[in-house]
Amino acid sequence: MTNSESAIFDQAFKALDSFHIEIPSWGFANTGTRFGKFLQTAAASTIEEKFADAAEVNRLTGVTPTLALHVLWDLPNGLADVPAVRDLERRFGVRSGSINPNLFQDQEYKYGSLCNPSAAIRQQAVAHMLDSIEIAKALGARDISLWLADGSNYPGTQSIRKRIGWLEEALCTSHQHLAPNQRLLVEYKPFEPAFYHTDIADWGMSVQLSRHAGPQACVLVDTGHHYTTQNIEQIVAWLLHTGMLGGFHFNDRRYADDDLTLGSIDPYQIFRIFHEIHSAAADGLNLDVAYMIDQSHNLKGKIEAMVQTVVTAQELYLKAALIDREKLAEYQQSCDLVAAEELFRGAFWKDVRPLAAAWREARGLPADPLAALRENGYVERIAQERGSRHAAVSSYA
Ligand code: PSV
Ligand code: MN
Repeated sequence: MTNSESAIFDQAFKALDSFHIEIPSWGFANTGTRFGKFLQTAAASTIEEKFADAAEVNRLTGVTPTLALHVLWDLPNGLADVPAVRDLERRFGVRSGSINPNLFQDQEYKYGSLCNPSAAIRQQAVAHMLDSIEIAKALGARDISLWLADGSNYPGTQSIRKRIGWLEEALCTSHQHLAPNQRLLVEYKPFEPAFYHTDIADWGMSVQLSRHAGPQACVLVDTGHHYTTQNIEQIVAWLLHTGMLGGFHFNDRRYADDDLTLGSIDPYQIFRIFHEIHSAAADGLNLDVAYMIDQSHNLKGKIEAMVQTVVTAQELYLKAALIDREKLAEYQQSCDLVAAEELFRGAFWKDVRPLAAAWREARGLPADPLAALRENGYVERIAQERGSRHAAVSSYA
């Protein structure tokens, strides 16, 4: 190996060692669209099964030690469920990750939760926020990631400004209850389920609300929550510059919040985002970014799709890490546009899969996690076990 080859290996290994990504419990469960669900026998239907699947993904990839939990879906009894979850963490060697409050399912929330015109309903929603924070504390989880479905469908039917005030109040109260090490991640989304106005519609609103709430609040960027032509990496650059970037929900989209596999439609987009992060780190910015996946796989096998996503995220992260930043800075400074662009695109086109495979082998992981999953029979085994359990339950019923 030449000196420059070994330098690239070192750089690649360092980058891959520093990259972890959180997987979502809901990515293993049966989900669908509003038109229907296609059920998979291997889908997880209990929190135990979700932990088991998460452990399998972590065994194969080595970079997914935490599982994001959705409070109502995973801890329907709130704090009372914590000891059981703790037990699962120990059994499966996977820790609880970000805690996601659920403020969109209860019937009371038809006209909003934290922004509902009814003070009693707002109070109920704040109480759920505080419960979620307590759950996170009890689980030793740092991040509370809040996605708010609130909004309205028809012009003139709600006071947008009053709702801003209610939201500010609710987030301040929530912030006051955070432990010193915890963070409140504020996610934004331009539309759906509300189709006229969404109370936290874009990153600017998330920044404003986070700043108002307090120093432990910051922004969560879900890559699927942008209008079609939006320049997401520019948003990321601004959030990095202002110290407001808390983390990501990665997925891909073609039309709206499609929840498709990361990089399946536009891998260059994710590469450009990672470039902003690597270059901010190289410039000495103090970063604390939670990488999380937020996908639901309706057609693909769930575990296979998750492994594919994690591997793709690593590859794109690595490609961006290997950009020759000094040279790029020179080209940018001298406005040598074509040279800069070619260097940038060249890094994107570089096949980093052999480097990633070498890193995995060096870390005692399967060189090709997807192939290893196909060979190890895990999906077939759980499909059989879970399928027969479902059959037993339905024949009993
Ligand atoms: C909403 O579209 C979202 O992105 C939020 O992060 C939710 O928690 C997640 O999807 C799961 O529905
Ligand atoms: Mn999300």
